[in-house]
Amino acid sequence: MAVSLRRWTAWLCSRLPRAYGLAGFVLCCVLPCRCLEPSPKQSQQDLGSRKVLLLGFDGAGKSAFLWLAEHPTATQLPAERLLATQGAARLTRKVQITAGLLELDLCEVGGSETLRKYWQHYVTKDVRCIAFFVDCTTEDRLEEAIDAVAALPVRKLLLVGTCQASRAGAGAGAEAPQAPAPRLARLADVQQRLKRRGLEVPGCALLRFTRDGVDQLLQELATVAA
Ligand SMILES: Nc1nc2c(ncn2[C@@H]2O[C@H](COP(=O)(O)OP(=O)(O)OP(=O)(O)O)[C@@H](O)[C@H]2O)c(=O)[nH]1
Ligand SMILES: [Mg+2]
Repeated sequence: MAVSLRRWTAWLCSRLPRAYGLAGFVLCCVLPCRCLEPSPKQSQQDLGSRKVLLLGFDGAGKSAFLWLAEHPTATQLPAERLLATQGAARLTRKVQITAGLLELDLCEVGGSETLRKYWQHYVTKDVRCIAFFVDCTTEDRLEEAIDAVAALPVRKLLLVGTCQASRAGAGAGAEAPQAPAPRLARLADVQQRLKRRGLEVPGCALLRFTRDGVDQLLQELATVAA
């Protein structure tokens, strides 16, 4: 119906002299069609909720990520240090992806030595995605962290590289003074080491503690968990 109406308008306008034809076609067909047709925006379909588990050693930046996810108007982390997570922390966030609106049920489990033994109890069947946070600025405890996650009944995870170097100096949330290349190289190395342990690591990302950095990771988690 709409197509034949458009054809008919085009035919009618083609009979108008000179530029009137073109102007008529734009006014009577192109503009109304643009207004009436649904815009090719992302779907608003409710995709439900997906559980995402955030694991990693203490100080890796899990709570820092959750804090920025919880405060969508904040552009950087608060100046004071966040408290170490005692037990687990949860946050739900709706994320728009191409397929629709997905609710992420984010659960962080503290990474201190005493809490790591409880990680396994959080790896349940309904967890759709596990994000493993590692500090990419130092080799310190990296092998130990890899051992801890490799011991879990987990076969697939998303690797998130954070940077603690920015804590010193300009204040929380400031960009690390260090170039990203060495951090990327370390992240790629951790990815290889996890793969050698039989883990699938389909994605890895360097997380910047900025609005964009955190929104980007939320998008990535939603895409993997969807
Ligand atoms: N990783 C990281 N932390 C930063 C940065 N800038 C500031 N911080 C501060 O460093 C701390 C990071 O630690 P958390 O996010 O609490 O670490 P966590 O992984 O939740 O640690 P646990 O809860 O003990 O398992 C926070 O207090 C941040 O505010 C940064 O660029 N990277
Ligand atoms: Mg924490």
